[in-house]
Amino acid sequence: MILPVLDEAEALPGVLAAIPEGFAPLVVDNGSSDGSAAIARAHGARVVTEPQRGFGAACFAGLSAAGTEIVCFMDADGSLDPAELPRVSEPVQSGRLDLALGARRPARGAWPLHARVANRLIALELHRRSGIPVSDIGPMRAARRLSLLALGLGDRAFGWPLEMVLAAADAGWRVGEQPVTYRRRAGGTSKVSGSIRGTWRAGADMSRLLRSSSVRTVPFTSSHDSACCDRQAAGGRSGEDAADAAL
Ligand SMILES: Nc1nc2c(ncn2[C@@H]2O[C@H](COP(=O)(O)OP(=O)(O)OP(=O)(O)O)[C@@H](O)[C@H]2O)c(=O)[nH]1
Ligand SMILES: [Mg+2]
Repeated sequence: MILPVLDEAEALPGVLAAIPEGFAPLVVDNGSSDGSAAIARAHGARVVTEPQRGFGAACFAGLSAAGTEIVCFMDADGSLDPAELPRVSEPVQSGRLDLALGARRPARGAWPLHARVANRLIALELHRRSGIPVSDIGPMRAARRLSLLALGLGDRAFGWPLEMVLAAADAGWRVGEQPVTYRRRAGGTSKVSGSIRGTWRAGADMSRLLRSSSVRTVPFTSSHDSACCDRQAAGGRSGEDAADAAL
């Protein structure tokens, strides 16, 4: 359970207390100056430090340091509910999906309109190109660790979440999403979607990735239901094969 952290001292105690049984919290401290690392340790989390700033840098450090076969990611600002992790990660645990995403269903006022619109447009473009029926490029997700490493993701900033889905689509992974609740951050300062500047930077990182991406338009073929949709591109490598090839 990888939690990228930049100054989340206010939210961390509640987030860590809510982590369900069977999910070991791994906090990646990304240069916090508010004592987040000490708070995380005091609440039972393993902490690794990533000096390079950036959401992707923090997530990649967690992915490298994790010792589990399956990894989950989640923001540490209290906007997501760790109790939903078992449901989101279950399709990966059971082998039905290679990448499972939580699609945010925001509470009133939790997600500013400009961020929502930008995210929705990117998800629509991804759907158009890859056939993957995602409605959100959300931060709660689960996949096999070695398979993710084998994707060779290069973005270390705000493009990381989108690059993961693009690379997964390209590799023929089965990708699906399930709704998750999304609340206002539990404390601390908003760094991305709370400001036009942060959203602009995230949008710029993601647009650059979409422009340079090689993901082809692939018709969506597999059956899916409202709880969980998946896709397997014909001829694509499975996550396990990809991992074997690279490691
Ligand atoms: N923005 C940012 N977040 C980081 C970084 N390193 C780790 N994080 C963590 O990544 C998670 C997502 O960042 P948030 O600031 O919540 O981004 P957001 O949810 O898009 O926007 P807000 O909640 O409105 O700030 C949080 O747990 C951050 O603490 C970094 O370098 N930049
Ligand atoms: Mg947040």
